[in-house]
Amino acid sequence: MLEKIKAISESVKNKIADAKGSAELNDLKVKYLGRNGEITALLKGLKNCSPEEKPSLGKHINALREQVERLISEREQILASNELDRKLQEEKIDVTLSVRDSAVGGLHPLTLARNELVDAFVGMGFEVKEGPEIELDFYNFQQLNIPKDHPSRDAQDTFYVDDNIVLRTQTSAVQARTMEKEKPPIRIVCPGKVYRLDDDATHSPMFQQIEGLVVDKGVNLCDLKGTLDEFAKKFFGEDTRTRFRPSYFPFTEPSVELDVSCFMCKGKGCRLCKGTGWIEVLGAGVVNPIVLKNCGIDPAEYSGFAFGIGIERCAMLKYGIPDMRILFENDVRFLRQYR
Ligand code: 2NL
Repeated sequence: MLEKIKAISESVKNKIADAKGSAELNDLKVKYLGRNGEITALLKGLKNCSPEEKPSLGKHINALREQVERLISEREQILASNELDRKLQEEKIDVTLSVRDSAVGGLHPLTLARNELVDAFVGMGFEVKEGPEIELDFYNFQQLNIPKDHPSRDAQDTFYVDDNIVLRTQTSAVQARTMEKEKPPIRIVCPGKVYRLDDDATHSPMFQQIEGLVVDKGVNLCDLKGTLDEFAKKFFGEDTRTRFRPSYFPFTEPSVELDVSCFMCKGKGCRLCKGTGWIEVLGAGVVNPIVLKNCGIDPAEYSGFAFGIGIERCAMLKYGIPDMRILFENDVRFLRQYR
């Protein structure tokens, strides 16, 4: 038995020192000290020894048990400390590194302008309505009193899908469809993409518009002026003044163009307003009774006003952008300025 004790005592040191983790160490604990462990077996075997040998063997076995317990607990501490070192090494953060610029996105200037334009009208009680970009000739042109031979329908201006289908050239079709479906009072703004065969520094084949329509009893040109004046103050600044100039559209009569006092020079005359003190921003008018009738609204009972605003033009004016194409290039150096 003494031999066995010695043999265990010798081999156990290396085995414990070689244990690579707490699981392996635990296995060794069970192997030696457990209920069916080797040292426990030795203790159990004592009862078969002679009474003379017992005390000395008992001492040796106890010494061995204490040795194993000590070695295991020492090894446990070493493993725990190694584990901590590894974690500290692995999860090290260098607080002296300079902060990296985080890539936070932002809204496109056109989206910012559209939101602001829409908000100005929503604040006056307008509802937002959207519709298809591929539209029937009927809604894009015919319902709006634009006859087949009208110059704006020229194949040079309009993208035709086929004889009866076009890429909408204005968002008015949304309003025409609304008038057909709903009874006045109607008070809507229709933002969205429109398409025309144009391409230069101030025109793009795709651009965005917001058109507005109000139809009710007794609506007139004064209501239009008041509404647009309120809009101009909200979008271009409280001290903005407005004026109407006569114009022509087939879908409104009378038709007007709205100028706003130059917000750069406050009307004194500068490069932006080309020395005139005024900037042209949109077209509008009293809805042509023919259009109301086409869309199933009795012009004897109801009247309305409508307007069309170019979103790109407003964004260019407000943010001082000289060339419309910059808005579509999506150069991040440009876009970042609006973040
Ligand atoms: C522009 C300005 C405008 C309208 C759009 C409109 C819509 C309906 C009825 C009457 Cl459903 N009018 N829209 C009115 C005036 C101007 O857009 O410069 N357009 C070429």
